[in-house]
Amino acid sequence: MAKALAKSSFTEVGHAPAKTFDLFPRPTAKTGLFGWITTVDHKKIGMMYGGFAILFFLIGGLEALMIRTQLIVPNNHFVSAQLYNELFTMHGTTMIFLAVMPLNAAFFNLLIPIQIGARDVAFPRLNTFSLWVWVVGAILLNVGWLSHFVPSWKFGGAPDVGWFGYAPLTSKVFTPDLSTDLWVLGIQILGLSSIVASLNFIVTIINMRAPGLTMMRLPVFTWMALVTSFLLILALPAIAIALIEVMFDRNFGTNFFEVSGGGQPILWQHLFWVFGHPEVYILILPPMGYVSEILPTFSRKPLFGYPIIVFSGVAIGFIGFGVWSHHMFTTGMGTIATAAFSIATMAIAVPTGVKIFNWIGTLWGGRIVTRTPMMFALGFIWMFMMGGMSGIMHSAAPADAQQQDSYFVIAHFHYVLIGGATFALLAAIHFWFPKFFGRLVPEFWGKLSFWIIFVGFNCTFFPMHFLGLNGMPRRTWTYDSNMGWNEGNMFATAGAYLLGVGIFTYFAVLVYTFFKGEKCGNDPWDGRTLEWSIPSPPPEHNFSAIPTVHARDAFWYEKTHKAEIAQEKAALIKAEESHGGIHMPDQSWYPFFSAVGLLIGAYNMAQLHHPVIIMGKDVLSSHMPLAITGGVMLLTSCYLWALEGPAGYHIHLDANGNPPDSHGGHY
Ligand code: HEM
Ligand SMILES: [Cu+2]
Repeated sequence: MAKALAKSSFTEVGHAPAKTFDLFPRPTAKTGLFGWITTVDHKKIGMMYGGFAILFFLIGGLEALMIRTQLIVPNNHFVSAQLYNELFTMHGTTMIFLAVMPLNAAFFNLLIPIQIGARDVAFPRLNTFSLWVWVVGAILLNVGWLSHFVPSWKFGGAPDVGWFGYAPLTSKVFTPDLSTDLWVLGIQILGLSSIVASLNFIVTIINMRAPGLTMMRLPVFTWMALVTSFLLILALPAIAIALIEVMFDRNFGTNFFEVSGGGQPILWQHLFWVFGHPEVYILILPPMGYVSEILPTFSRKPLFGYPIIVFSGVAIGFIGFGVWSHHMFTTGMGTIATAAFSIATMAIAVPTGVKIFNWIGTLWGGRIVTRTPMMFALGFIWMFMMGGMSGIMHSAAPADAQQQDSYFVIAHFHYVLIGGATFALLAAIHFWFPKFFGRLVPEFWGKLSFWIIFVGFNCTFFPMHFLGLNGMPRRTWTYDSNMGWNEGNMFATAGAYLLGVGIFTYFAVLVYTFFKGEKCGNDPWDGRTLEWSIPSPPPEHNFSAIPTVHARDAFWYEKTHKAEIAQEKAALIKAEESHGGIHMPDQSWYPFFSAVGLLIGAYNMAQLHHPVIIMGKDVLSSHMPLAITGGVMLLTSCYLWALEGPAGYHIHLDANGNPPDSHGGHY
């Protein structure tokens, strides 16, 4: 302790000195487990979000295949009714919170700093914290599966209340098990991670843009990331409050949603969808950003109607907060409310339609190059449009009375979430893979995976429109053979397996490329934005000199003004060197330790109201001390984090802007 105190020192790099205190020596390992656990590098954090998200995407896909296998024939017993409830609950929850959202977060981390000309995000350690807190949420949501493999561990299975957990199903009367408490805590903690990350990106995008990068020169992807971050901050509090109320109803005898105590179950639906509908735009706006980057690059012309595309994204985000009750048309809200929400929902089709016409306008008259990312981007436009069309059908309340809770709805949101969000994400992974790994995905295999996915996807979900119109309800464990749904389900399940083969091929090709793919330079697609101006993979410090931006499509401008830019860069490198070199933030243990404390605290807190029998012994007594230990660890780590100085270190570049070798491409 004395020795550590002696080490406390004043900060450096010319800021006013501040008292700091380091309990642990600063981690400096760039590679290995400790290097990844303690990193504050946005690129590495993005990689980890991406890796975890792809893992959960595959798990969510497996859950979906089990659902489809159960439904392949009538009266099937492939899985039990209880397990079926767990499968669709976890499939939906996983695909939304643990696959699509973190994949978008991966691209936010990977791309925003290098699209705006920055070296990292505004709060690097907070960024690390948001990642590990996300991992804690993912663990709490999935730990329940263990009780299927170790029966003596009585977690009560995985959460089984559906992804939107309607009250009173979430009350102790209907789901007494721990699984629902873990669902409540898991979603709550994921919300914390998203709010922390969103604050970071808003400050980064507004404050850390390179000179000359005005808001109307910002790449559309970064714009959509900004709008999405605001949606997260504004929407998440609604579900956070609702989850606290469920937790209180389950553990402390309150009656927020308990009818017998004067509570209102419908309140949960309002609070959930005030979050839930903006949530669908939180899922789809970043993919709209990927497509807005990919289409002009492979049409060889600027994006058509840039300002309109940007403002229609803002408009979608805004109107998206005024339509939530279209999920509740059949709850008897009354004609006025129903009409108002119906009109608002139809109105949202306008800015969405504008985007689609602008994308078509970008293609129009372009010199189209159909590389794999472009195939997925074109698939996105078509499939998302189909999902949008069935969305318009839902917005007509009388029609929705037929479609609500049927397979028509399942078809609708898979066209927007797979045909839309996932297709665009698959395009984005192919588009930016060369930037982060310096290798090109082989075209033949890339396109083959696209076609298998495209055909498999439509074979799975198109028939569901008709199954739904023929009355097949969602969340149905099995069905009788005389319902007229046999062929449709058989076909849909065959399609789902084909889709599975396509997804497998897609990722197998990526793994092959990572190890054996053809090496490429920093700009394989003749890109438009700043990330293509730096080496592939990018060095730790991203830019040898913070660029000056002269136009929208900044890198296209640089490529047509080479001499001017080279001169400018040389002067900037010199100037930065004269200021002591490039200042980079230090790594830190505390974000990770805080998250570990949160996991121990939350997991044991959830069990305080559940006798937990392990190996025949009630181990409840051990949960209180553990819950307290976790809480103390979280608080202590946060304090030590606050006392840990900004410190940092410097990278020195030679006159050509090259760093000493140790800081080159570094994964
Ligand atoms: C990969 C292929 C996929 C297949 C084959 C698939 C299949 C299904 C099926 C059959 C259901 C209905 C279960 C039922 O109501 O009984 C379902 C529900 C759902 N799916 Fe998917 N899905 C896939 C991907 C996705 C993706 C990528 C997302 C989101 C990003 C997603 C989100 C959902 C949601 C939210 C539900 C509702 C769960 C609930 O009712 O609580 N799915 N899926
Ligand atoms: Cu909605």
